[in-house]
Amino acid sequence: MKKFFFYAAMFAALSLGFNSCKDNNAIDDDEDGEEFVSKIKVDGDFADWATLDASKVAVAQNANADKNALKVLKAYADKVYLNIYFEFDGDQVVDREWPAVHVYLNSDGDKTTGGYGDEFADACVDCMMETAIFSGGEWNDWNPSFWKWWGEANGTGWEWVEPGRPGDEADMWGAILPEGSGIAHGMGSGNAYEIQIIREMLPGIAFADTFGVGIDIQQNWSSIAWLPNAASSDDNANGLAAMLDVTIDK
Ligand SMILES: [Ca+2]
Ligand SMILES: [Ca+2]
Repeated sequence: MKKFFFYAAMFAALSLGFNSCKDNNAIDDDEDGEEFVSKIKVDGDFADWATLDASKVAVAQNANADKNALKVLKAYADKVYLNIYFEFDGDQVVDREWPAVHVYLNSDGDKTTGGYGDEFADACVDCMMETAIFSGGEWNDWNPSFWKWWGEANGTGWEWVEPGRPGDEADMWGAILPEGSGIAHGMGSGNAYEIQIIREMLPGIAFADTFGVGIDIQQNWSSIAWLPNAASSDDNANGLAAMLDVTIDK
């Protein structure tokens, strides 16, 4: 556990650095010395999404008639952040004690690395973040834990390496950062939610110019829907689709 206290302290220090900017959306850009301000602000007001150049926003609409608790996923990567917006069916998301939402990334854009074919046909997820969008019935800031895929390339599975325990070959996900590390934030209103991930704070992760994004939502610790998805069929019973490609708007 000491390792995790160390990480928590390190990232708390980093967060203080970010917070010293004018507001949470302002960040110093080392390349040109100018302060970068994202067009997206994490506030549960989604009018900012309408101001984006639609050609730079990747969109996945629900395509499965049964697993349809997630309606739409949008992803926009600016110079600093990965911004995510999604809508859910409020009638299906009835467990609001702590419904987890996972964000999965094919961060290297390479479909031969990573895994997790459970929810994505291309099974190339390199890392994952987890926390809930509600806590005790109220909106929750999405300030997640961070995990890397340690299983076989293009493999499947949901075994976790718990903090402080060395992994073995049966494990698929390795815990890298605990919840609350400040790598991302989120807020919702109505039946929608927005997330902003600080890409450079994901340890050991280098992003390709075009990378993959997917999300799921849980009820009682079980996924009820994910995006992107596909219609269910005889040879694709779970309705799996490839991850959503996002190209960084530089
Ligand atoms: Ca907003
Ligand atoms: Ca990959």
